[in-house]
Amino acid sequence: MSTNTELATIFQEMADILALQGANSFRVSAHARVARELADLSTDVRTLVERGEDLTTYEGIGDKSAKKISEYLETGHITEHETLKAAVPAGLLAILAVPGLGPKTVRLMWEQAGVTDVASLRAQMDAGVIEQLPRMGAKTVENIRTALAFLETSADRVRLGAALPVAESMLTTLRAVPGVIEAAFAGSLRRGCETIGDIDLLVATTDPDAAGEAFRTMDGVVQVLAAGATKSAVRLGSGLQVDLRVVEEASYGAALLYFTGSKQHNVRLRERAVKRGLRLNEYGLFPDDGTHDEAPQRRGIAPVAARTEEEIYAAVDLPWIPPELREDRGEFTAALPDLITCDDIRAELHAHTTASDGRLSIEALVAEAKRRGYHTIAVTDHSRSSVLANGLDVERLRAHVDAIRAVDAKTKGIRVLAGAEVDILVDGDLDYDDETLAMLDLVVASPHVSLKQDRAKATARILAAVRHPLVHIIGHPTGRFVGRREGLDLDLDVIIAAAVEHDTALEINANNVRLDLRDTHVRAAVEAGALIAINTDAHGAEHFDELRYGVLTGRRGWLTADRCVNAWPARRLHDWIAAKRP
Ligand code: DGT
Ligand code: CA
Ligand code: CA
Ligand code: ZN
Repeated sequence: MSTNTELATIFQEMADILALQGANSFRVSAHARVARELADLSTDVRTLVERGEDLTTYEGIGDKSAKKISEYLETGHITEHETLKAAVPAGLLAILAVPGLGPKTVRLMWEQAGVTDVASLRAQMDAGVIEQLPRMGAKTVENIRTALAFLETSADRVRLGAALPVAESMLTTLRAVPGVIEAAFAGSLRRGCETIGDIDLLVATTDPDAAGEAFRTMDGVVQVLAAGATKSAVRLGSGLQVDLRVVEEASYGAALLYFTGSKQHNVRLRERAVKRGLRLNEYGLFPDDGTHDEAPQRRGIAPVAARTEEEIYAAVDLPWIPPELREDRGEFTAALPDLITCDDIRAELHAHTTASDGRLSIEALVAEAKRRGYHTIAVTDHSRSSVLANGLDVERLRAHVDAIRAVDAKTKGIRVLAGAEVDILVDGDLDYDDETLAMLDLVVASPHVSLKQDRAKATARILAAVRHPLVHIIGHPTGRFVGRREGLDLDLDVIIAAAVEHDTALEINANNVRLDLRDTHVRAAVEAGALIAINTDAHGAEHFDELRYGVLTGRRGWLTADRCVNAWPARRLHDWIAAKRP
């Protein structure tokens, strides 16, 4: 963890504990605010302090917080944090992390039902105690049970966006180790899965000991789980496990193929090899001489192919299959699509500014989009019902649209669209009337609240927005959070069919916490001929970097550039947008 993340975690924990204690809400939000500020800082706080910068010039950081940050930098802890932690059962914080449970409820369960951790919460629910508490009831208890079950099934998996940067930085270190020829991540991470069980790294080297040693002593390693000649495993401070395989250059491709998986893909590939009188393992593709139990590489048999994945696929009459497709979902028989890449993306169509809950001005947002070589940026702040996100009422929206159009008029080289991210209300109505929507260049319609509707209601709700003639894109269509919140239970086939009919694009929200639509939904949409938008939903400049998670998800859904509106040339995109205007 970076210093900023460590400190943000501590400040958030202090905010949580204060809330549990029923402290003054001002004090609670002050701590939470510092946590957010620290998490968003692009420069390491330690560097800022070493440069002699005054932290109190940052919004939300006051004298007291700055002192606490200094204390942490000097001593590695914050006294107030230690005192607070000692005052409440540690297990309560885990309960606070359950979606739908706020500090007031948890405090109530603690004080009146003796709940101190997840186990005692379960016991008290079973005993019917929780249901009897003020403002609770059977329905609430049912929701808590669902949330707990969901958290458990995804408990030990890590989000793609949390794992990928870690793997990349470890590879940078490994590539600098003497003897290393090639290094890559494999496994579910290379396949671009939305969550990762563990990181699998692969190195081809002439000096296995040096690579293993460098790996096991790397920054962030807190435990060495295995330390063999060709195989090591470690645990990082974050809890994430990382496996390393060390191989010879000659068998690098076979090892990469094997450890990229998926298991199901590997099984099918081995069957294919067998049909051709060949035998595939992690050392290479060998002629199958059938009679021996001993593996071919141990008997000095020369492989047919082993150095690269391409050679191996070619030897079983296949083109190289992109890792994102290696799930045994038809990749062996279908014509492989020319998958979309990050470089194809030329427009961002869902981004926020300081007008609602973003951190960039219109100008700064436009500058960032331009810096990324985009031909179009849509400014889409929240609508009035998103009160917490400072959503705009019609009057503020009108002024905002004028401001956006003024920026567009004076900016060269990029088209700035005046849009909005309009709430899809619980019954499917939109948060602005048609006259207001018609004044906008682009409308992204998204669900934000009431995400526990039954399937019929949820589907009807989103369907209404898909069919609305003034809506271009359905933003994060289910509202799920990866591993944390299931989101709307939609009949996707119905939604997709309507999206095709009404020429409405369905979004892949690229933020790695959302990745909504998910890969399988994208695949269904692409197959049905629907349009897809890949947007980052940027609230700050660094969020543009999340694009790659959205593109990976798109690739897992067999998405091509032609089906993705953000990849279209300016003219085609603008014509599609204009066609939905009176
Ligand atoms: P994860 O870590 O749960 O997100 O998923 P993966 O796919 O990264 O799985 P992992 O880390 O257990 O193993 C990495 C790859 O190694 C896996 O995708 C395929 C290959 N592999 C591992 N164990 C086996 C096995 O028993 N048979 C076959 N055919 N392949 C295996
Ligand atoms: Ca793995
Ligand atoms: Ca593994
Ligand atoms: Zn949104």
